[in-house]
Amino acid sequence: MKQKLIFATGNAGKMKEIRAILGDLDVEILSSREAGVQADIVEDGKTFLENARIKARAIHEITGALVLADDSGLEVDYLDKAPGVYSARFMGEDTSYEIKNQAIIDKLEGVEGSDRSARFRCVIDAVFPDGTETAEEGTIEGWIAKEPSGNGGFGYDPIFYLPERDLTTADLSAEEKNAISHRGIALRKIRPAIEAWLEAQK
Ligand code: ITT
Repeated sequence: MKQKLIFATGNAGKMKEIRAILGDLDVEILSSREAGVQADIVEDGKTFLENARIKARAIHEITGALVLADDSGLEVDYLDKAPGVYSARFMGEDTSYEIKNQAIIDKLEGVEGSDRSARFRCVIDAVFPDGTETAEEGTIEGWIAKEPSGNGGFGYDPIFYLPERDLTTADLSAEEKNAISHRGIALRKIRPAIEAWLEAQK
């Protein structure tokens, strides 16, 4: 029987990327919903790591399974690294990204070149069935675009500009984004720990 890996996320955009990046592992990857777990998790951590741990531990406590969680966000240097850990909640969870993205562009009115620097950060936390835990981080550097561009990815991708490529992460194909993204980097770093656990279950 295939082992199960539950990803403690309700974000469909993340889930799609996770499946593309870890999909070749010999494990069944389920979102919390697919695993039939419902939990009201309060993400009151001050860092990506704290929030990733809160989410992974909460679902692990309920299921006892191998659980991974992703906490991620956009840091804009000119805005003192906001929205950061509040990226999902910035201007309200239900506000569209069209509005959120335009608001960030407007806040950077008159700011030029490398002063528009920003990064996506992603921390992946894994809790194994025996309670042991490990976390990895990935980042990708870029600038805030002057206007949104692209239909790929999700969230802030249309305004995350890669100056060396003259496009946003929303202009990239899913494969291209996963190859360089904060999430791709963090997931590839944590992969050996999952592989080792799977091997030990045989
Ligand atoms: P879960 O907690 O259920 O996983 P969430 O969307 O609330 O889903 P976070 O609290 O980690 O997740 O917030 C991450 C936010 O950061 C996300 O909603 C996007 O706004 C932004 N973000 C993270 N990674 C991104 C990416 O690859 N592209 C664009 N925006 C991203």
